Amino acid sequence: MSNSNPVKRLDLVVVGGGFGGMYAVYKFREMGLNIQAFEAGGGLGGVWYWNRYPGARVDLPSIDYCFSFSEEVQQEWTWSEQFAAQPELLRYINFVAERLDLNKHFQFNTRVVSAVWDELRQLWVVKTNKGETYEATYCVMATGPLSVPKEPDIEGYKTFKGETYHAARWPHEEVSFAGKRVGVIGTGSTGIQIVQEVGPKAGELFVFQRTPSFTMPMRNQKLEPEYVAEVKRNYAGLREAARNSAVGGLRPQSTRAFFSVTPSQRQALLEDSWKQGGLAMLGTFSDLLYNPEANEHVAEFVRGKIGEMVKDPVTAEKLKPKGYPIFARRPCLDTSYYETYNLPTVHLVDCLEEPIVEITEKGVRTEGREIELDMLIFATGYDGLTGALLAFDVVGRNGQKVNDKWREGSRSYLGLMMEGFPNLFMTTGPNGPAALANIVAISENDVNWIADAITHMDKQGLSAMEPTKKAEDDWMAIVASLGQRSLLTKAKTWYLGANVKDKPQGLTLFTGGFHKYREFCAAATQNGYANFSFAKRDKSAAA
Ligand code: NA7
Repeated sequence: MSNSNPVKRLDLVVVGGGFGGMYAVYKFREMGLNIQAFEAGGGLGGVWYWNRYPGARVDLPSIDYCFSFSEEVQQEWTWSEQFAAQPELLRYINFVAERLDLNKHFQFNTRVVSAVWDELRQLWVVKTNKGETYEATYCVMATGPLSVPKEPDIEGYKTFKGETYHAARWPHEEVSFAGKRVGVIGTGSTGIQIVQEVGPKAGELFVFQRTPSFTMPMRNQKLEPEYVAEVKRNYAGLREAARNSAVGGLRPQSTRAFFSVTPSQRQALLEDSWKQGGLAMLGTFSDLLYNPEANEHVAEFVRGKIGEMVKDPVTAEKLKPKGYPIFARRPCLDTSYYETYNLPTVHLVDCLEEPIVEITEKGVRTEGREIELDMLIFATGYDGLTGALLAFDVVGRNGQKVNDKWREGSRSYLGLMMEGFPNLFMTTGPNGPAALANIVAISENDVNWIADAITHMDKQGLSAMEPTKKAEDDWMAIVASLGQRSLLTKAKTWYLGANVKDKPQGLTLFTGGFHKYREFCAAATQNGYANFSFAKRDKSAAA
């Protein structure tokens, strides 16, 4: 230890300043813990801090996608749109931070480079890229499921001499597209949002599509004051309903199986859900993620809609997703994606027929031609779910690294804690419902669970807790057996780690729904923490 950088002793360290980190800081401060939080970005918001690309917008209703823990905050804040755009989301995040005085607990522009468990002293030693060392009894990893942009795995991607942007690291300054030849690589949720926004503005737009996504009309609306007032009057009940739903939000869920109604009724229901927009279609039938035949009928319905919207039949055909179930990749919501291809200046480059060979100084070379560009936008996705925690050294008992523990895929108990990593907690961890439900609702559930665990330890005079190996094995068996029933395994997605070279493949998300996940979390507390082992403060005994 040097005098210039003395080790700072804390109760708890929080890593990450997204929704999970913000609530963690609030909750643990209110519990009277001595805390310090770190965030790599220059401000709060996580994904909404970084992802400033044109058209960035949440695909869950704004009234759901926000904190429920503070009655004051939810009454004082007013959403303007059903699906808020990134600038409004960031304004909300900063409003919450100011209202609850959260910023002062965060050290921004700071990365944690290592967190190492000291078994003898029963604490985490946390080092930052600023050369500081902190020691804390508890470490909360609120590092987020989508915080590490995927490096484009394309030959020569750094050689392009024009303007280059990654959607997940968009500059704070305005970017002009006027009169420019712009290329977008990637057609997931991000690429789709960019294409519909940039298409009408660019001189020419070239969309490099490898796997087409299914996207449905968002049908976004301004929120009328009467509606907002009604929501605010009933927020308590609405939040309760959201917490008891599979997605952690107010999306209607049906118990109706697809083939339980006649073909004409099905058609009418699908048409109706298309008109409603958002994810109404997924909630119209109960078995779309389980019954391949039902799923294919719905996929064909959406392909038909693509054929109606895109004027050029060749382009329409290329935009129709085939070979994987609808909803197995994240379903996208758009405002004018398909119609954008009707503009004479927008060109679809089908990378299945015409693969990208390399990026050159001038643009993109496919098999067959070089497309010269002024600007290249990468919407190539993330090293999702596990990327953030694997990006630095997290070392538990007996020198075990998370990197080793997760060599064959992520594993944990409830996505909250790992055997071998005492007092290390995760929010929206990779074996919970992370990508499949409202991330704000999951964050609140997880932080509350962690707070209960810390309170329990404090009351019992315990210094360390971790799940037993059996608890972790049993949880992963539940996750695996539920996952096998789901069609989510039938598409190559970031859910499965399929988008990152050499990453272990497999569905490790909990697919049983947010409401069921909450039940498992509650049970883990209510059975007296029987699935955990504890160390006492004097380390003389384990409970
Ligand atoms: P996604 O959904 O992972 O999409 C990434 C896209 O980038 C996808 O279309 C990929 O095609 C494409 N991609 C990646 N690498 C390449 C290369 N080398 N060549 C061509 N195309 C490539 O990320 P998003 O950011 O859109 O969305 C992430 C989540 O954010 C989303 O699920 C929502 O939860 C919000 P591929 O599919 O690999 O053929």
